[in-house]
Amino acid sequence: MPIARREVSDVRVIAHVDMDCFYVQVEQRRQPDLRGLPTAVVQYNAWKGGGLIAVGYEARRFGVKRSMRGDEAKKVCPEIHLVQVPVARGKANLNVYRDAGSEVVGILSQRGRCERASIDEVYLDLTDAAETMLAENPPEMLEEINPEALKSHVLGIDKNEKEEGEIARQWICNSDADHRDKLLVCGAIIVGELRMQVLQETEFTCSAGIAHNKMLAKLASGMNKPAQQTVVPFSAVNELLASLPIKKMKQLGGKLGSSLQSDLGVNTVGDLLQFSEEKLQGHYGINTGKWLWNVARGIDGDEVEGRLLPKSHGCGKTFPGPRALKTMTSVERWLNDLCEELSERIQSDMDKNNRVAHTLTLHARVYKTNDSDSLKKFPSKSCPLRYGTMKIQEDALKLFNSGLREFLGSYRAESKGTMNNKWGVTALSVIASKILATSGACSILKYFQGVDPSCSSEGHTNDGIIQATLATSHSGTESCLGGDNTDLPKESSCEETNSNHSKLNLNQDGKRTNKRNNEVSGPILRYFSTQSPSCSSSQHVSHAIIQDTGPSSTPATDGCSGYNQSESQNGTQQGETRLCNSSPSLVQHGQEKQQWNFNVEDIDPSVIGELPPEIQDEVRGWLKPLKHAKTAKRSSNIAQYFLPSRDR
Ligand code: DCP
Repeated sequence: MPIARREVSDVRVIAHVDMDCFYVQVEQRRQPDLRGLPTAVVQYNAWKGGGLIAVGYEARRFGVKRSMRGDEAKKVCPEIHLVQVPVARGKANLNVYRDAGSEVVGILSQRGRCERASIDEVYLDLTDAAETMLAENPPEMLEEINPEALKSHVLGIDKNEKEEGEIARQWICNSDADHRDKLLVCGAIIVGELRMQVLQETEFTCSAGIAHNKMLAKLASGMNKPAQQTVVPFSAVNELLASLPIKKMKQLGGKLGSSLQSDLGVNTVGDLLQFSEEKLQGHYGINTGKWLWNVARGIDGDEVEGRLLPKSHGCGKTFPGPRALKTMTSVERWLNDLCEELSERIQSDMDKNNRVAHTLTLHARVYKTNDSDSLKKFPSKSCPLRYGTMKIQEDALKLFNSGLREFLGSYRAESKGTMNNKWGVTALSVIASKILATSGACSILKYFQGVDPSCSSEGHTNDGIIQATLATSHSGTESCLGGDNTDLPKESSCEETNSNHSKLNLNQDGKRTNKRNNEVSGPILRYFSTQSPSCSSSQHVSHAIIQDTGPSSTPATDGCSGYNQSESQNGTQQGETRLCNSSPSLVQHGQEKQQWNFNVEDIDPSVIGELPPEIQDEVRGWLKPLKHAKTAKRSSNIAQYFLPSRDR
């Protein structure tokens, strides 16, 4: 249910920027020959030509729609180019689109607080930038006005048979306008500039809505597409909402909107105006009633959250109809693939953004055959997230088994590969959430993310051992998974198995622990041996060895937790402790043998320059070359860009 937020009293300038036919634009940038041609992006599943998930504007002119399959699209537009979504691990791989979205966010965030709302949508709070412009360069004094701002669609302005451009010019240059409208004018100019910059630097066009709040800005951004912007002055709000179908309003497309239609006879947002706040609250509760009352008046106190990065990472896959998974082997196989992708993504997030995900959640859609209780849903399950592909895979499988047990009640599993006739899985997804920034670094270990015990924002230090920005206690996992597993397939054994990353392994007794025997020689050893950072004084680091990690010879004792159960809540270390493998980790075995493990890939290249010169080259040699973002320059008018010519 929507919740009414505190009203924001100050006048704000909010923009909602939405990329045009986003996946198509990304594909057209990858294959410039497709520019100007009718193009659509289809799901990798080739049944009937695949389902269309993005349709270019040239193809829309032929009547091609997103609801169509490729074969149908070809019927209405024989010359359409269908591009398949990239595939990895047997499912769509959206990384190329996510990365393209990030490029855009990087540009848009330069002018104000920026909230990444989806893969191709952003909210901007441009209030400060607009106030500054109004104070320093008021629009009516500008000699030249941004051409994109001049093409703005301004709602509620009497057109009087004038050209749209002329209307916008008059609106922009109106020195008698009130403060609110003048701020919106500045917002429109800033957004015009930003859209041009996005086009020049990324080759993508976008559309935007500019208003005093998020709700109105979002409504406006879709009104004139592609490559245009729409402004909602305060005076235009009532007229805009009066005829707006209730289901078109964000959060009213579902049950609440249907209830308003059937119970109160509300068909447009304007129809809501006839109901008092009390009446709406009587029907829908205090908060939702208040929210509806506000919506009817175009009031929305929702703030733009300063968030450039996604709140969570998720990987999912559906298995409709005959493709439903009916063996534990197939469930495990798909979970492994999904978890592998999730692991890569959270690892990359940690590497790039110093953020750590803390919660792993498994959702599944499962049906029971011969089920009278068909409404019962498979319960979603969560547990603390442990880094490392195998750990995530292992935990996700436990979560699935736990959910399945609960879902099926008294259930005895068939042996792993056996086709069961009791259940089928039609969707699986794994989500990493509660993503928090790690703290800064403050010792030699700062060169290797998150390793310094005394620097960890969340870790409990104990004898210099980091607890967990990365690892989580097993007790949490157990409580989430619940029960014993005797009636389910045995979980895979819990080895402290690492990924294939190379590790720098500092070993107290100096013995080589690597498989490939890639001993690091040279000054790096001396460097590390003389640095006993803010770790415990009990750690005497004397040698460094590059280790190509494989399964450890000393598996964790239970459940593969970050810590074994002998570790107390206050962090007292009594036995063997392991941290997750894909992060810099410390392995302490008893009190005799201590090892510091670092993933070479966790080394932040930007800190190499801070290392002593004699070891810089050596460390550089371990790292992969950095990728450089593509910044193609193109200067053009946004509207021209959409003309059908292919020669630009
Ligand atoms: N998308 C998807 N599956 C859907 C809807 C969208 O995979 N059912 C993807 C493809 C789209 C992208 O998300 O390119 C953004 O979705 P939008 O709804 O914003 O639509 P487009 O950007 O494609 O077109 P428009 O210009 O109408 O916004």
